[in-house]
Amino acid sequence: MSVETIPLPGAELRLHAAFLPAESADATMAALMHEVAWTQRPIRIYGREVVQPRLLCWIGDPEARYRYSGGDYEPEPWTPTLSVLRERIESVSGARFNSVLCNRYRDGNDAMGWHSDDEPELGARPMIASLSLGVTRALKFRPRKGFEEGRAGELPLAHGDLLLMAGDTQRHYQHAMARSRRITDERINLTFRLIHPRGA
Ligand SMILES: O=C(O)CCC(=O)C(=O)O
Ligand SMILES: [Mn+2]
Repeated sequence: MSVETIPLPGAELRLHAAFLPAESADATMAALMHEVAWTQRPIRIYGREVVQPRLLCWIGDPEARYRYSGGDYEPEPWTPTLSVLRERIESVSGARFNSVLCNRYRDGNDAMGWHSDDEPELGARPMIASLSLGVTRALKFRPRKGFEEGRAGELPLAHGDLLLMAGDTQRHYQHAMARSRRITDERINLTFRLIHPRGA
């Protein structure tokens, strides 16, 4: 495993390449395929109901309730594989997590649009730990409006890579997983988060 700081001004990005070595990444991906209750959720975009272009599952401790794309979600319970990953990722990142958003991109038609992980429940400078499994796809970054020092970038995330996003990354940047016709294989991404319960 190698640890590398990604130089994007005003962001704090640390990549643990091959955090899971290939064999363990293979086993983890296979386990998650059947442990996780993958669903495709309806969302409202400009008043129109559509399904999200990927499968997902929200998992966490009972207090980790989350508003996302207009819905209010109760987390599903931790699975054995996700519990072990949470412990390992807490120990390398030095952060604590009470939830994980699991996204499954069946092929290059599945994607995620531009956004920042800046929901109030995450706090001002959240640490988000993102583990990628399966086919390599690039996570794109672009500066948010008003952040003149920023610049666009992209980071290929391979099988077993762990990306830590911290500091002002969410305040200064948006990120996205673009569609790509060439990609025919599956990818899973897990973003571990600490949700501060509302009213606390
Ligand atoms: O698939 C990815 O690498 C990004 C996922 C993401 O941005 C999210 O879950 O908020
Ligand atoms: Mn995100």
